Amino acid sequence: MGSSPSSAPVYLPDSNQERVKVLVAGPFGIGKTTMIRTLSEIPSLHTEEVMTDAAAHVDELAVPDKKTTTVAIDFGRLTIAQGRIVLYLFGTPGQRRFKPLWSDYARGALGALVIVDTRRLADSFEVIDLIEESGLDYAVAVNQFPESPEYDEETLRLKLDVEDHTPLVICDARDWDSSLNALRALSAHLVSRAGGSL
Ligand SMILES: Nc1nc2c(ncn2[C@@H]2O[C@H](COP(=O)(O)OP(=O)(O)O)[C@@H](O)[C@H]2O)c(=O)[nH]1
Ligand SMILES: [Mg+2]
Repeated sequence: MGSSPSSAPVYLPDSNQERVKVLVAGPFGIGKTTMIRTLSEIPSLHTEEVMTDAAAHVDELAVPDKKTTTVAIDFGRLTIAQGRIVLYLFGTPGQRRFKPLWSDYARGALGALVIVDTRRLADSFEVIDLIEESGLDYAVAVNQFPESPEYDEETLRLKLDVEDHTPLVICDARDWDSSLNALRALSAHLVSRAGGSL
């Protein structure tokens, strides 16, 4: 906190800002669009399309009332660390058919937040593999749906086969504080991997 009496946020000059591309990744219906909508300080961009009957056979409906699917990407922006870090959030689909696009998604990205649902952890395995293959550091956010079973951290790590240093947080993608906490866990991880601290 500075000594300024003003409560308005004070941003450092642009040259002191670190701009970071981050992926918000996960399978269909996991909460990517919701999280980016929740967090973005600018109107977020989404390329959702109404699902057709044809897609219904491809994208299984774990969320029965979901009528749209992300066909390409979501985009949002979030400034953290007292204005020092600007995160550019790219919601990236985890469906198998998007695999050819992964090198483009990953280009220039520093890390990824992988969203998982304990009802269908295996649905996130492929996206975790893609992220590991891309050489990106990541954190895992468990998006807590009401019907999702709750596991302790050790069990979750075993089931997901993620290493001890990979942050694992519980979140609600509809909730700003909770989503921010997940992004902070990722950011702190990325900064510490780069040898710094937030
Ligand atoms: N209960 C609950 N519902 C959520 C949560 N996050 C997303 N949803 C709902 O789950 C559905 C799928 O979310 P969406 O963000 O579109 O998934 P995407 O395909 O990964 O972009 C939407 O109807 C959301 O309102 C959450 O944390 N809790
Ligand atoms: Mg979406």
